[in-house]
Amino acid sequence: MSESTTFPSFLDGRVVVKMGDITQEAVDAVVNAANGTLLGGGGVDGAIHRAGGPAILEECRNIRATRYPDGLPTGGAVLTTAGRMPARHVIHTVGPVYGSGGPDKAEMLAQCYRNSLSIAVEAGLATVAFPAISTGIYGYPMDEAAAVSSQAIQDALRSNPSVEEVRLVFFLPQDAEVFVRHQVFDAEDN
Ligand code: AR6
Repeated sequence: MSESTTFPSFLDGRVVVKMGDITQEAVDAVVNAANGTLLGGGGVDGAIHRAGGPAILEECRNIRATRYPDGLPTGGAVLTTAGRMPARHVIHTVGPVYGSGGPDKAEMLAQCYRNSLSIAVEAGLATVAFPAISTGIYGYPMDEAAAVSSQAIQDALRSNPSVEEVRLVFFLPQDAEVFVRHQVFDAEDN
């Protein structure tokens, strides 16, 4: 499959699937697959801090010092600047670690999507790009994550009409394909 392959959209065009590097997306907010320290890491987190520059880390340190001295809990989400990236903001969320997660790991992953979109709504943001949270270093299988994330996004979009577009950005074409095969968006809205 080539870079130019187009993937289907869902929920009347409000959910768009694409391949790419999330740090390049010009949206109101890109979501970061962070860890509870909020102080950076590998994967998407490393890429976002590299692309956005030190302003993001500075704001994360401030959030840790004031609101989350023990770290951001799994499923939680917070908003910062996007620094030098084309996006306006970053929403940092912490996904579950698949291997060490209990039976509630799907609920934790769903919370990442719901809470990130709640933060967007509170901040008046209309376009949000997500990576596939937890499916890299945290080991959540893409097929399972596809079902959980699509259901959570659908629930959030139905109760939040102000969100115009959720862009799902996949680094690898095979990940986008697996997502499309396993998503559970209601077909009548496509
Ligand atoms: N754009 C879009 N997707 C990407 C990019 C990118 N630039 N880079 C990777 N992916 P991961 P996690 C995909 O590991 O599993 C960090 O160290 C990747 O292929 O970034 O939630 C944090 O600090 C995968 O499908 O996040 C945490 O400690 C997906 O993004 C931990 O990793 C998520 O992979 C979080 O692990």
